Amino acid sequence: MKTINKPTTGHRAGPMAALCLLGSLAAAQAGSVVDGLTGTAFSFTAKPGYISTADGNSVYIWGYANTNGTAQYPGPTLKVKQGDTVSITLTNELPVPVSLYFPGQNGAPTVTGPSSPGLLTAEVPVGASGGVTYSFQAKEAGTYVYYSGTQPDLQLEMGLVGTLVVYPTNNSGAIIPNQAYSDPGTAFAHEFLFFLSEMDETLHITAEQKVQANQPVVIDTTKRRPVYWFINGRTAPDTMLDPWPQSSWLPSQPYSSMPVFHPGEDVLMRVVGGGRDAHPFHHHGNHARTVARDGRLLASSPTSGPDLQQYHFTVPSTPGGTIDAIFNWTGAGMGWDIYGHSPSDPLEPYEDASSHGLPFPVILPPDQSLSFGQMYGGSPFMGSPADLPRGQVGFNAGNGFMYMWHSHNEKEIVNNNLFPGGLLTMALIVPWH
Ligand SMILES: [Cu+2]
Repeated sequence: MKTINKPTTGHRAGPMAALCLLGSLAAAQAGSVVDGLTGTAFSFTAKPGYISTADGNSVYIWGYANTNGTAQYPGPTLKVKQGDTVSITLTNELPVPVSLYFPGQNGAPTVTGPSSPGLLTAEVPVGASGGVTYSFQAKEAGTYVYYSGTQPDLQLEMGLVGTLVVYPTNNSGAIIPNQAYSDPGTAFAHEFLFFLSEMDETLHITAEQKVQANQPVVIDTTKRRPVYWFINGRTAPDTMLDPWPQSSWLPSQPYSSMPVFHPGEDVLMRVVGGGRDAHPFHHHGNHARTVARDGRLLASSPTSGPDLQQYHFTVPSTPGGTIDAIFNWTGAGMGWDIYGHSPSDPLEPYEDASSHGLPFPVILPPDQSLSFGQMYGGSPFMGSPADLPRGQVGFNAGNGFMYMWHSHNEKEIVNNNLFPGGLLTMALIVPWH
């Protein structure tokens, strides 16, 4: 058993750093990828580590390490092609057996290496020399979870869980670009991952104490009481920071979760239930069109397209389940022109013509009567800067509109009882010009 030192937390960035990041993102192009690993053969090491929470704490975890050798939370996002045979070799540095389990992948994986039988899948024993390789064919496009099939009530809690994304391919085996499934009704301009989860810190402290004392890690998880809630393994406002390695102090939490896009763009939300609790994920701004659940298109027949799709006010994420939903925002329905146009001005791209030139519904009070925030551009209109009070610095360089996307279990938008935090991020809609 390797020992590792608990990191100090003095080097972590606070909310100001997050706000600075917003400024740089707002100035940049809208863009988006799901961060992760591509290819067909991967190697993971299950090992202990620590994650940072935005209240200044660090929490002992067990994670799957790949990219930088650090146990990470969630595990590496695997991005593969439909039809590929995918293999993951898992090495175990933990004092408990571990495994990899791939629900939704049409049958048990082929397993090679020094494995022992387990309840859900073959396991890598403690102290095994060499890794165990799990292979399966990714037959169907979609969003999936993977996790340790070994005592999952404890091992998911500890961090041994991640996302598998299978991209659709055409008849010649090439990825169909910018579609979640082979059906064009799932086309998108940007895609973002929202891996939703929670942790009870006391279970992690108990696990660490038992490991350090060389005791069997037998822990009762039935009285679990989470105090941290995460998107992509981070608590707000860290959710809005750059991915690792730009956010160099977050090697164990490499994934960002801040959607940035333009008005009118179709935004694919890949929402993954990565914990043991349900998380209603509320995306302010508009309803989203749910096109798939658990990696299956909402289709009444194989050729019907997503004819059973539904519009959701809040994405109802469940443990182990995934939902693919498409969000689009143009300002339609606001009842006023978000750009502050005169009726004779030309339309912006994707502008809602029925709101064009309609006045802002209230008369703005004088500057002295307004409270300004760092994200306010000095104007209520998209893309329009205006004067800020003396000494006030603007961080929203593109003067975009921001919407909070968060858990609608409002108790989950805290960091160990400190509000705001937890399962929360901001969506930033930046103007085309
Ligand atoms: Cu809200």
